[in-house]
Amino acid sequence: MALKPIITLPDRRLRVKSEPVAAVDDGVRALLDDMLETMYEAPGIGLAAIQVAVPRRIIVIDLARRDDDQASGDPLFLVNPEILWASEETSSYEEGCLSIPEYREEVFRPAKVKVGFLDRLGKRQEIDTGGLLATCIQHEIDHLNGVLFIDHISRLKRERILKKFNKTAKRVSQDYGAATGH
Ligand code: GNR
Ligand code: NI
Repeated sequence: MALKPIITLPDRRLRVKSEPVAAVDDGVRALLDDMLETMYEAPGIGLAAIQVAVPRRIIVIDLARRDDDQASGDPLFLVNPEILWASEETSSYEEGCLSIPEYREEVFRPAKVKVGFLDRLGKRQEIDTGGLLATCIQHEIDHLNGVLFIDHISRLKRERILKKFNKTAKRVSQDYGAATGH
């Protein structure tokens, strides 16, 4: 197992659409294990492969660290997940993202979803869920489509956040230039 660096804004790879996995093989299982370890270390409750720069439709989730009745200590591995049904009813949650450190905003999403996916053995599974798990699954599937939680908030708030990350990136690269003469 290995920790992998998590990419953050303004990294453009966060905007790519990830490709489906052809088969859940040992390579995919090794990636799932690395992602889980990386997520626990961060710490976070979910992670999409693109956050460790792998553009494949792969997600890990574990709400266990949360003080929540959905906490199981039993991680979920979702390959090629698809939302099969979403409720009309919405709910809101104050979301954060490991790729947008230090920002949290209230996001409204369908309150309940039915999701189809392949598990770590490549077997088709479905889950019907609500609460934080439904929110987290939708947040992660968004990542597979190049969508971030800030795309669901007001333009004013989104642009404020994007500006902050663009500025920080510019400053880091200027400091690097000054230090190296480039
Ligand atoms: O750790 C995370 N917490 C979180 C809180 C509310 C809604 C979604 C999330 S997922 C996030 C980890 C992450 O960035 N996953 O992509
Ligand atoms: Ni995220």
